[in-house]
Amino acid sequence: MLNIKNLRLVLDQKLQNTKRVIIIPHLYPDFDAIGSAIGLSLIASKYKKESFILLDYPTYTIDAGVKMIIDSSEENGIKYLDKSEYSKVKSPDNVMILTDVNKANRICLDEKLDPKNTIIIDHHSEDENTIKTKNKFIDQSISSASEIVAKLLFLMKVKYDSDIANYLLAGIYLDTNHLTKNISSKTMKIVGKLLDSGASMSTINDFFSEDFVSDRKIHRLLDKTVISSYSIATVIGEDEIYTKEELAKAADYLLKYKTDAGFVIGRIDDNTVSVSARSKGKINVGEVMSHLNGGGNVQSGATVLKDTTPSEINKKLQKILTPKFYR
Ligand SMILES: [Mn+2]
Repeated sequence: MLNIKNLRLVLDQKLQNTKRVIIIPHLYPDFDAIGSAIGLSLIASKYKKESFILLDYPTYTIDAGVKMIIDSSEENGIKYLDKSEYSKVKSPDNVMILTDVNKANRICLDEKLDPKNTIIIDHHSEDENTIKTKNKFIDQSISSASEIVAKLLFLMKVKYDSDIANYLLAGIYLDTNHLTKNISSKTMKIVGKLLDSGASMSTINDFFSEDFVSDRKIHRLLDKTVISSYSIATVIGEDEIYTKEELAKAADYLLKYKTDAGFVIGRIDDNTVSVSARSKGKINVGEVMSHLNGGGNVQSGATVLKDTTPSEINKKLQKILTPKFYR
């Protein structure tokens, strides 16, 4: 495992010796995955290398705020590449950087990545699906991938404008539940630097402002909440298609009550079900999710499952939820 100084050295060495960088955020990218990916494109530009952020557009819906960032960063020269066009740039010499993800089943590429040319930057726990490479920086104590990348921008003296500062701050803001959890003084120092660079809390609030239709949808979903006698809240959404962000927001909401953990299960497209899980700390929801082909950490976890239904997944979840997950 690398520390941040070694990560910087690895990036320096790999980026000098390549022509092209492919940046891979996790599937269904959120503010943290996209913000950190944009920061990494900037690092590639400093080395005068072409870079692409790889997305798998047609198969899912992206949160409106995240889409806004993708569109406006694209206007400012950040390049995105749909998976269907990946074969055009594919080369064994490319450097592949995974951000906000470390597992093969959470990215949109099926090919086996060359460990030599693969770098992982993440803050999620590892499991048997974690891609094998020595070039790995994973620190679960850091709030977000955006915090790690912001730190790299400072260390590598990469110039960035207020838009980029806002994208990175949006990533931190999301993964800290609006600067209320997983916050350390180190995180706040980075937040301060981003604000000094022109990021503004009111812009971030605009990114996160609730869309009325989506907000109503989340509340309809929350109406289905069942809280068990052992303080676990479960929501099964059978009727509508949700974005992963909507499921995550509903799961965050469940922690407002006298609950230890919340699980929200819903469809993200016609044949894909996702679970978003949140915990106050007594239950390791990342570990629970790892039994459903997903992952995460103590406080937050998720999974995506094909060809199933929300109620089928709920049955499996209820069987998995045993006292052993209490810490
Ligand atoms: Mn993240």
